[in-house]
Amino acid sequence: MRIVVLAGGIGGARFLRGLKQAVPDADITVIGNTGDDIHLFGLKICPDLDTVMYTLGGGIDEEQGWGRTDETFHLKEELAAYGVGPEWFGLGDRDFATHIVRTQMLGAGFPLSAVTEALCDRWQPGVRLIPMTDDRVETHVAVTLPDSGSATGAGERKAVHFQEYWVRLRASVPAEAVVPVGAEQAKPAPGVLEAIAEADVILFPPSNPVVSVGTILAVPGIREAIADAGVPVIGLSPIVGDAPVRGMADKVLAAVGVESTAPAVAEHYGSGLLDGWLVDTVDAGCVERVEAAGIRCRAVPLMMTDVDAAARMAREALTLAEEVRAV
Ligand code: FO1
Repeated sequence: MRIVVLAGGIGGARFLRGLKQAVPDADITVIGNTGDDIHLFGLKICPDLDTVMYTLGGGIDEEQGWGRTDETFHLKEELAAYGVGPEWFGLGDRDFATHIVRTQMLGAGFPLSAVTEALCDRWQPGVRLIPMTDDRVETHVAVTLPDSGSATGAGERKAVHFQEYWVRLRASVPAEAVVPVGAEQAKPAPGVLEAIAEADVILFPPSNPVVSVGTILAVPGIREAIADAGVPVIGLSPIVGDAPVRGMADKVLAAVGVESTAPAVAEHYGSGLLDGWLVDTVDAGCVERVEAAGIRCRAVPLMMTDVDAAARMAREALTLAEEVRAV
């Protein structure tokens, strides 16, 4: 079975670990979000691609969900000693090697998709990981920072890089707009549209529907290819109850006018894209509302407490796909 998964960071990576366990013989292609990418210290850092690669390759810092296990931070400390910032983004020594190799290969003219394939040669994630595009896309967030200096006390409105919003600001101020800068001019990376066209099923894991899955869908051609693929498209809600399972999805959902509930996210994707939607058992009361939106819906446990739980979720998603296909 050929499965295509649109993945962001931690939630997507943990779901993929369960999917691999659930269907070990499946041919899985992951289309990775690159809107979180950031250039620091002259290096290109791809957090969501690295989180998938490290998680499936066995190198992830498990409780953080990002970065490498057994990390040290000598390089970070030395940079800080030189007053070279930013200090708020925690890059470890082992992780720096990935960014150096990536930047070196990009500098030699290799596209990001080829670089990602080369990095995965080492990590053997057991899936084909393709960035959504080889072109530069960076998510920026419009915020109003409480500017203590100004006479009127009015805040200063500015756009900050997604990582600054997420990591330095901890999403402590509302996101007024979320913009994947460069998305309109971006083209799907080689292999992305082919993988979608050849898929037997397409999955939206419990990744952030705005800054992860949403950013992938913002690359022209990808949303249309999925809508026209003619195979079941099944999503798993990243919101359980009225709160995101992890991260701060509710902050960016508000920016796009979507309430932070499981059915609202399904409606946001729309029945033109989604054929089925899994909500957690606590949201069983929402099944009817999702089905009224033309999307098949089931309530199953969605807390990825361990790989077995993620595998059960993956099996539920594939079962729903077969039900949808049978219609
Ligand atoms: N997240 C944090 O909350 N704090 C960090 O210092 C941090 C550093 C970091 C370094 C490399 C990397 O690949 C990811 C990192 N992340 C950090 C996570 C990152 O912000 C998120 O994984 C994604 O961008 C959102 O999915």
